[in-house]
Amino acid sequence: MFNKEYESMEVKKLKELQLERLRWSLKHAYNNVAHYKNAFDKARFNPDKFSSLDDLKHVPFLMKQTMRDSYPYGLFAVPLEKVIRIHSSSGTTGNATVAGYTRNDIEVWAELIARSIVGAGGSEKDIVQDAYGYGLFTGGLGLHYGAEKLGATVIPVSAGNTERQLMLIKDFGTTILVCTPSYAVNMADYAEKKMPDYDFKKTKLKAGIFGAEPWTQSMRKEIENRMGIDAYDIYGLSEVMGPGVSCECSQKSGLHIFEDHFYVEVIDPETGEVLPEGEQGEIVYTSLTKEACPVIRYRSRDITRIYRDSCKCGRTMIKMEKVTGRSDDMLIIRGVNVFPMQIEAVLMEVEGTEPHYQIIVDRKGALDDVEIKVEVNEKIFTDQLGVLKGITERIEQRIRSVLGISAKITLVEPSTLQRSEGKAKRVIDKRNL
Ligand code: DLL
Repeated sequence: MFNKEYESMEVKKLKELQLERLRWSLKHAYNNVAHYKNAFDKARFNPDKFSSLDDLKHVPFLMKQTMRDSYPYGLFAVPLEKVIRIHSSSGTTGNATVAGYTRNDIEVWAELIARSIVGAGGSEKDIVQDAYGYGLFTGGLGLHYGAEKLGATVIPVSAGNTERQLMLIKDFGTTILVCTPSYAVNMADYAEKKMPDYDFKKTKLKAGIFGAEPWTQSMRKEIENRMGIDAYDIYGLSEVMGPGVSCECSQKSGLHIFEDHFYVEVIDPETGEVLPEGEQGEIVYTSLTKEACPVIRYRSRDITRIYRDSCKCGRTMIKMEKVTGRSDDMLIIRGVNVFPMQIEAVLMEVEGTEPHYQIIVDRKGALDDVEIKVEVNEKIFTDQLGVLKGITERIEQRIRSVLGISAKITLVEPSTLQRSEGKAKRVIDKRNL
């Protein structure tokens, strides 16, 4: 562990620490941000009287829309001269959300990333190739500062230029690769197709810390087998901090949330009611130590479950299950709720398909129509038509039985769907709902 005292703190003590920090965070937000003052007053919530973690359920949620409406600095709780860094989420619709960090916020963030890298088996001896995008996106710089804090050697290559990435892994002796899981697959494909002599197993690469988008267990297996590494999941969101809100440990069975800095609840996304531990719902974050941009009950839209087990790694911090989707990317197809991840899971079961796919949803007349374009590997594609037809039918049948929807499956040639260097765009929804 990077910080054993906190990471393996007795749960009772951890809760006391959370309560103490939460009191500070609520007052800090109330006293310094107009939005929180108004929202708390309206809900008749007095942060001075806050006395138990359970009371938090009376505090109003912070919605992404409020963050957008506060663009750019409306939710900052410190004067700008105290802010030493700004990041921003891409904001595909409407205004982007903006996050500021004080020197202390950056320190905490770096520590949580250092904890994450250690969780994935890393140490100061490692060479970390940081292929997350550098810039306003939190991935590149987030991982960078954490790896430096740990004392590892950082290669700040950023995303893109796949051939150079592969060359650096080989020549610089990279031991840990950090990037999105879809970019890792993209790298493995590139090596296989364009650099036939390239052998990951002859490099020093031993681990990958992948996140910023949902990915399945089967995708983990595929990356691990093709690159000969252990692949760990890292999770985070710019509104709350960036990567390092939670990360997997050696057990690869859920991501430990760094609870000494974040208080989490899981709610029913429909009613907003707090669900008991272990139930699936939307995860909600409250920051406990953030100075520049405190978040109080931020509705992430990420769907998961939280649970406390006695993890073999010795960490006591609560775990979250791999995020399976978002309450807002859920597709409703002819009345059936479908997460893109469920479609991916079906595709990955079928031999010969590649983890590159695109889901196109359209409306024909009054009915939703789904087409899934799936790449198949070279060998299958050059096989007889009968084999392709068999695969198409198998996928159609599995989608129907597992998800309860019918979809048109189009198998496409290898390397024809657009590749991503960052987060993959898997869904094209043309319905204008
Ligand atoms: O993606 C931060 C990050 C960078 C995390 C690098 C991990 C590694 P945003 O761009 O604000 O921040 O996007 C946050 O991405 O609410 C989730 O829906 C999704 N997400 C992030 N990590 C994971 C993950 C970064 N490991 C949004 N699994 C979040 C599933 C993830 N979804």
